[in-house]
Amino acid sequence: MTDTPVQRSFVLIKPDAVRRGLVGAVLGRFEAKGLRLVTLQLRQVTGEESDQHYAEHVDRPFYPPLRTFITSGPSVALVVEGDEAIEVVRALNGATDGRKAAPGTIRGDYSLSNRENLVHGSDSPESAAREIAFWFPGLG
Ligand code: FUP
Repeated sequence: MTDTPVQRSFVLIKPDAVRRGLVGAVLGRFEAKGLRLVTLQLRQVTGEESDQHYAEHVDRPFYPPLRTFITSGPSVALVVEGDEAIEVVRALNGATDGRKAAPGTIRGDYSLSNRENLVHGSDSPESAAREIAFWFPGLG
């Protein structure tokens, strides 16, 4: 039997969660699930960082207010690791729109918005590699 290689995901706990004092609650979900923290940093996201991070969305109509929101205060950037970390983080986060996210998920329990939805998680191994290299270039 071969072990599944450990997987890493990039997570951004967004300014709404920091403002609302929900960083501990959000981090607690990941820790309680068994994901391990690899690195963590309080970051004031800049407009340029937002443009890079959300490169696939920059031309969408919802992007300008999303950029304003994501740069509106400090966020917490982190990398977690564990078995199937990417899928596990997205399951814990819940659907993008907090109004539709299932109760029991982070967004389902704490967000009533399609924009201010508390947390980002990488959506694929390719995105995770790109986002980790972008946000934490020193990470091996
Ligand atoms: P997710 O992968 O769940 O974070 O969602 P997406 O990559 O589809 O969207 C990225 C971010 O864009 C969301 F977290 C919130 C924002 N967004 C909007 O503001 N309006 C929309 O209609 C869709 C997404």
